[in-house]
Amino acid sequence: MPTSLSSHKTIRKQEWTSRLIKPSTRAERKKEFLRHELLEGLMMEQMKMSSKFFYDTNGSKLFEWITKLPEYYPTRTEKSILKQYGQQLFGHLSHIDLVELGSGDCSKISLILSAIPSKQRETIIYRPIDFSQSALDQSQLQLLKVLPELKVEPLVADFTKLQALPNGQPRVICFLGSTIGNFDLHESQLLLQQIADIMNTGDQLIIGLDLVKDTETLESAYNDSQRITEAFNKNILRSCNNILHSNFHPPAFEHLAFFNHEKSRIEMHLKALSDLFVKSPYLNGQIMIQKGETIHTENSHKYTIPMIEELADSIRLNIKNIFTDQKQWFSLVQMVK
Ligand code: AVJ
Repeated sequence: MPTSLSSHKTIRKQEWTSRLIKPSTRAERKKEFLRHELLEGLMMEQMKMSSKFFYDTNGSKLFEWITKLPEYYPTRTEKSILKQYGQQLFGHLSHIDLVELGSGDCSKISLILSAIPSKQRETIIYRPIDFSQSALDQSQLQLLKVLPELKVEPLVADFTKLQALPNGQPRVICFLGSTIGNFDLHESQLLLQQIADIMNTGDQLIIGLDLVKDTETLESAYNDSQRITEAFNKNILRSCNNILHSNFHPPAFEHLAFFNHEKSRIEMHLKALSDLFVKSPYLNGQIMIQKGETIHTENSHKYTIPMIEELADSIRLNIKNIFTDQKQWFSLVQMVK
C-alpha cells in the first residue's frame, strides 16, 4: 500500500491510460471529447467532474425541483427582481434582438417578454442559445403557447465558444440564473470578455449573479432538508457512468456542500465512503479512490458589489444599474458597451 497521498496518486496515474478509439463521425468525436474530459478530471490530484455533466435528463429534472425548494432562494429571488424591475429594464424596448445564453426553461424570458407591450414585442427577435437542441425545442414550444406571435430564432451552440451574433438590430443579451457562477473568476472574465467583444456599442448585457450573504443561508441552499441537492449531486455519477460505461455506485459517496470563504464560492463534492476502484472499457487499468477522497463536482461563486464592479471594469463594459431584492441576496446587473 502506498503510504502518502501523493505517491498513491502517482501510482494511480501510472496504473491506467485512456483507451483511445478512432472516432469517425462528428457525434462520435464529441462523445470521445466528453469521455476524455471526464477521465482527465478523474486523473487529477483533486478529482473533478465538470458541472455540465449534471444535466442529463434526470439531472435537469432534479435541478427544476431544486429551484422550487424553500431553501434554494436564487431562482425565486431572481424572478422577483425581474418582476419588480422588468418594466424599467425591458418595458421600453423595441426593434432589438433579445439573446438568451443558456436558455434552459423559458419561465424567465416569459417574465421579460411580458414586461414589453405587445406592439413593441412584434419588433423583437428572441434568440435563445443553448447546447441542447431538445431544451431549445421544448422551450420554444412552451413559449409559443403563451406568445404565439413571437419571432423565435434558436441557435444550437456552446455559449462559451460564441464567435458572432446576427447583426440586424441592437442586442440585449441576457445571461441569467447565476450560470456564470459555475466559472471561476478568471474563466468568467474570459467568457464575458468574449461576449463583450462581439457586442456593438449600445448593446446591453444583463447578468444574474448570486450575492455573498450569511453562511447559514448559503449552505442551506445546497443542503436542503429533502436532500434533492444530494440526489442532484450524486446523479452526476450516473451521468458519468452513461458516458464512460463506468461502475460508480452513487450510495458509496457522501454529498458535501460548503461555503469556501476565501474563494467566495459554494463547493460541492462527493466523498468516497470507502476505498473503491473505478472501471471503464475506455480505461486500461482502474482508478483507485481512497476512503475520504472527494470528487469536486461544482463551484457556485457568490459576488459582492465591488467584485461585480471589478468584473465590469475588466471587460470594459459600463454598469448602468445593479438591481437587487430587499435582502440583497441576488443581483441583476445591467451593463452597456
Ligand atoms: C444552475 C449553476 C446556478 O450554482 O446554484 C443548484 C446549480 N447546484 N444546486 C447553482 C446548483 C446545486 C446552480 N446553477
